[in-house]
This record gives sequence, structure tokens and C-alpha cells, in this order.
Amino acid sequence: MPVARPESSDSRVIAHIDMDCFYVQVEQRKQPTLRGHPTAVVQYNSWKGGALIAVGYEARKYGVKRSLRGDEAKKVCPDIHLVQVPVARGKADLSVYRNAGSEVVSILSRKGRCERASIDEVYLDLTEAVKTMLAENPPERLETISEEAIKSHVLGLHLDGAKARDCVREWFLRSDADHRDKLLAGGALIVAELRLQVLRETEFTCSAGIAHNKMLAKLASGMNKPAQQTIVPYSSVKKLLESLPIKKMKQLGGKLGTSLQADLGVNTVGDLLQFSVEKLQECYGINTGTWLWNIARGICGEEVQSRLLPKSHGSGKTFPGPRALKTVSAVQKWLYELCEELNERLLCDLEQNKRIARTFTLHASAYKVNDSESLKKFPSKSCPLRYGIAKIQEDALNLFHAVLREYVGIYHVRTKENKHHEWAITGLSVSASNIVVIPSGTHSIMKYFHNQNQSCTSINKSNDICNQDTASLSSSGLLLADPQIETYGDEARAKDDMPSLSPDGDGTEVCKDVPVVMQFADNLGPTSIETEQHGSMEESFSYSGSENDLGSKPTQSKMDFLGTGLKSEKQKRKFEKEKGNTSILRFFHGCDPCSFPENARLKTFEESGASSSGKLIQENQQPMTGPTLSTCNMGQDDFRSDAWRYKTDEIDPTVLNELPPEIQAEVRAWLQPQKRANTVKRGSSIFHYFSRTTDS
Ligand code: DCP
Repeated sequence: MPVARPESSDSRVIAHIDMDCFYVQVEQRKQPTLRGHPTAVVQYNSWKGGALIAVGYEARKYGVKRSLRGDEAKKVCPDIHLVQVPVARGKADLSVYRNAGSEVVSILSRKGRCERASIDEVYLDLTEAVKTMLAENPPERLETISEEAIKSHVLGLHLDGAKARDCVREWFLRSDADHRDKLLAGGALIVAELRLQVLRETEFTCSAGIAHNKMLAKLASGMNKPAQQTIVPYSSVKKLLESLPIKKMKQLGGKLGTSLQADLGVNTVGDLLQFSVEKLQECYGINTGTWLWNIARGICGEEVQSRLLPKSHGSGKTFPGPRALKTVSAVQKWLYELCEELNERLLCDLEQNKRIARTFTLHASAYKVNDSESLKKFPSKSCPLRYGIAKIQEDALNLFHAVLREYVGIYHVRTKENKHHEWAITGLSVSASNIVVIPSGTHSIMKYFHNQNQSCTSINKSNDICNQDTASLSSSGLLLADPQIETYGDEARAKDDMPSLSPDGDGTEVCKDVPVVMQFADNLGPTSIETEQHGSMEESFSYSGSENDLGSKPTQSKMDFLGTGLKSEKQKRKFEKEKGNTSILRFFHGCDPCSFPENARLKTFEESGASSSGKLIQENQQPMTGPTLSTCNMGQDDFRSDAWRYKTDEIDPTVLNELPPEIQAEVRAWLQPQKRANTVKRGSSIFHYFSRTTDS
């Protein structure tokens, strides 16, 4: 099968910029006396001096590595300063690092499309900026090349000993250079200047790679650290890849790389060249096979996404060895803590970025005591995210019960406190993904819900955490640092030693991210759940326990688990009947938070096919028809949102027609967000209208 080379593969200018020993630099900025001294950042737990999670370059000279523990580091470098990661809620608090990363991103994003790829790295697409530079003021016309640029490493450039700097200067100034090299020279000048700006404004140093695509730029940025930059001219790509150990390539550090070595005898990226695309596709499937064929040739058509904010938020913690959690109440305590942190991030994201997350996922690692099957993976599960700390906590616990039920079996779970210690939880994390920006013009609604929320929930304003999270599991499944999940997208750093607990991890089961319709009547609690599957609404009362069991009816025991969920045909019929009579007005008139029935909680969630790739969460979840109003449920007791979870075709148009025109417009725009830019009359406020109505 012919593989088309992306036309623009060598006409783009991409930079990958990575902060040097990032956490250490952040700590050194906090305590300038640490500068110049061997320093490392340790995880707060005190076993053997804690785990090193970042090692400064001075300490590296003594042989201190991230794999050591604090006590071991002291042995090889007695003068080392070990700084502890800040702690909050009994776990690592990475907010200071996230915020520092955001400072850097805001500087780097000045010159081109910027994609924040992890807590301390970004990709930049500088193509446009460079084209402008070449048109107006090309490097060959410059009288001087900045010192920082001259310190660049140009792969494949033959340097003449003491005259190395002159060689690089010449490379920048060559007027007969290949156009591709001119592009990279322009990119390198811009990146050198950006790195200086970062240094001046934040005191942080960073390293960079400049190439024609993301893959090569990323490879290059780590080649010369700290505080240096490396350029990959087109002509040097083949040589670079020829000898590059296969496991050094991004995404090949794990099982795929091992398989390439073991099954195909591939040790370097160059070794891949001997295989046809058909062969690679036959072995690894169409996508992976094609991707392998491309990377062997230095081809990567992946775009730099415009993204300064993370794709998900999360919070997690590990409980290694004797600290493993063995009772539901212990799990609940920690889940609630994690949810609180997640909730803070969600609210911060909402307030600062007007973004809401739609999918909530629980991840955990566990083992079965005295069980040969103890390696069975504790599956991850997702459900629609409901805003409000109480709801998030409730859903987290429900998800946990659901997963535990699967993991150890229905009957065993019934022993609430795990009296016989059948299972133990060694890692827990919660994450919020499927994040969307609230359409502009709908802020009146958002503000209302948010205000409601603020009155109910204490938000630690001084703790300015919101932008980024980081999470990580070691290959053994144990977190090196308490995981604070960060999913920055497809380009999120896949630290070889830190497969993420995030939704990108495998084994995630998705309780479909679907609009949930609930009618509350006579304190009966939710009477139905609707699920949307592959674009069509279908009712489901099923609680499928396995990925292949989507259509199954709930067993009695499952129904027990559903708590106040639908249990009887009568209730189903009641819902059916009421569904046709939905009334926005009724909803708004009844929107007194105090009148919300206490027991009206989402007790049920729909489980769907397990995903062998966590991508299911991010890619395969069926988007609602734009952000339905359910996504705006910010209140602590955000029962409004439940009523908002209607799709256009479920709302009787005559009901809408009862509303004043500007409110109709706003509601319709919510229901058909793709049209909202034209239909919403700014300044209209549903809440104001309804509060007036209610007051009168
Ligand atoms: N980190 C972590 N646990 C890990 C790896 C990293 O908590 N297992 C944190 C601490 C690091 C930060 O992420 O400072 C960035 O990780 P990098 O892998 O980029 O490493 P550094 O920035 O520390 O060093 P380098 O200069 O080699 O990039």
C-alpha cells in the first residue's frame, strides 16, 4: 500500500521546548540559595528519604538519578539538598509547578500556534512566523546572529574544533542554503529569542528542538540539555534515525518497542526501513503499521494543536505496601479527598477558562489477597460528570462499588468492610475529561449556576490551581508521585516509566457520557436514565456488567445496586408519560434549591463496552448534540441540570414559545449550540427572567 508523504512535511517549522529539571528550577526560584547547589525534589513520603522525582543538573554530575530514593542520593552526593514536594490533603500538591508551567506557556505562545504537551513542555508551530521573517528580514541579511542562536547544535553540521561557533554562524547566514534549512534557521532564531524571554521573565531555562515535524523536534530537544537548542536539518534525518535505539522513540518505549525488538529484530529506528508497509501493517494493524513505516523515514504529519490548557483534570494517590486500602470506608475517605481536589480544579477551570468537563472517570489499581488471579486489572469506569462536590463524590463511590463488584464478584462485595481482606487498593484516582468551552454568549446562564455553586462550595481562591495536572504510574503500576492526572492530549508526554492513570490508560470502561434525563416527582428520585448511543437516543435500564453485555437487563442484584433507580415497570411507564409533558417553565418555576429532594441522586450509571484503549473516553464517546444544558450544571445541588438534560426533540416547542423572545433565543441556542452565534441576543439572561417570574 503506498503511503503518501505529507506534502508539507518539510516545509513546516516545529519546535519542541522542554523545561530543564523543571521541579528543581521551580524550587530554586522559591529558594534562590539553592541555586548552584546539587538539588533534587522528593516525594513527601519519608520511606528511605522519599522518591526522587526531579534531579537538578548539579546533582546529576554526582550520579544522582530519579530512580534513587532520598537516602541513596545522600550517599552518592552528601551535599545534596532534598526539597519536598508541597503537600495538601495528605498528598502531593503540584499546583505550584502547574502554575509555573503556565507562566512559561504564556511566553512561548507569543510566536505561533502553541500546544501544551505536559506540565513542562510545549510544541510550537512557527511556520507562519518564519515565513514572515524570511520575507522581511531573512537570516542571511542579518548583521549579527544572536549569541543564543549561535550556541545551537546543528545535526550533521561538520564543526571545525575551535571554530565551531563560526561554523554555526555560517550555517545561519548561508544565502545559498536549501529553503528547508532557511526555514529551520529562522525557526532557531525565534526559539533562541523565546528561550531568552522565558529566562528573563521567569528565571527558568529550557531546551529546544527545531525540526520539520513534531516527532523530530521532540527527539532533538532532549539531545542537548540544559539550556540549549538542537536543529534537525532535513539532510540529517536519515542518519539520526539510522542509529537511534528503537526504544528511544516516543511511543516505542513500551510493549510495541519490545515487540519490534523481539518479533522483528528491530533495534534501531533505521532497522524498520527494511520492512514494507504491508508487512508492518500485517504485524501491527493498518494504523500502527503505517505509522511505523512513516517514522522510519522521519515522517510525521501530526499537527501542533492550539491548546494551552489540559484535556483533562485529575487527582490521585497511591497506597503502596502496607498502606493499601482494605475497607470501603478507607476508600471512601480517600475518594472524597481526591474528588474535592478535582472539584476545585473544575471550578477554577470553569471560572478562568469557561470550560466544563463532561466525563468523570475512576481509576484504581488493586490486588486480590490470596488469589492467583490477583493480577486481574481493576478496570477503570466512567460516567457523565455531574458538577457539585457531593455529586462527584457520590458518583466516585458508585463507580468504585461497580468496579469492585466486577473485580471480586458480586457476593464478595456485599461484605461492606471487606472483613476477610479479599481485596486491597493500591492506587486511586479520579479524572474529569471531555472538556468543552462553554459557548460565548451563554455566560449569563453559567454565571448563575456558578454563583449558586459558590454559595454552596468553598473554593480556595488563594490556591490558584486550575490549569494543569500531572499524573503518573510507574511501570509497576505504582505512582512515583501522587498522580494528579494530566492529559494534555495525544502529545502528552508518555514518560516510559510513568504510564498514566489517566483516561489514556487502557482498561477504561466507559459509562457512556450521555445526557441523562431525570424527572423528579414526589421525591421518587430519578425515574429514568436515557442513554445516547451512536447518535441516537435510546432508553436503557440496563446495567451491563461486561463489555459484551450491553443490552442485558439488570439482574436483581444489579437492581439493588441501583438504589433509588428505576425498579418497576410502573416507574418506567410513569417516566414515559411524563417525558412527553416536559416543561421548561415547570422546571424553572420549581428551581428552588431548597426544595430539591434529598434522595434525588443519580444512583445509576450505564456501563458500556470496555475499552482496550482509554482513547474510547476521549474519542469514541458520543458527543451530545453540542453542549447540552446538562453540561452547565454547576451548582452543588445542581438539580437544574438534570432538567436541562433534554435534547431539542424532547422539548415541546410550544413550551419554548411561551417564553419571551430573548429567552427563547438563548434556550434554543443552548439546544442547538452550532447556531448560537447568530441566535443569541447578548445580555439576555434566562435567570433574570425566571427569577422575576418566580418572585412575582
Ligand atoms: N516528574 C515526576 N515523576 C516522574 C518524572 C517527572 O513527578 N517520574 C516531574 C518532575 C519533573 C517534571 O515532571 O521535573 C518534568 O519531567 P521531565 O521528564 O521533563 O524531567 P525534568 O524536567 O526534571 O528534567 P529534564 O531536564 O531531563 O527534562
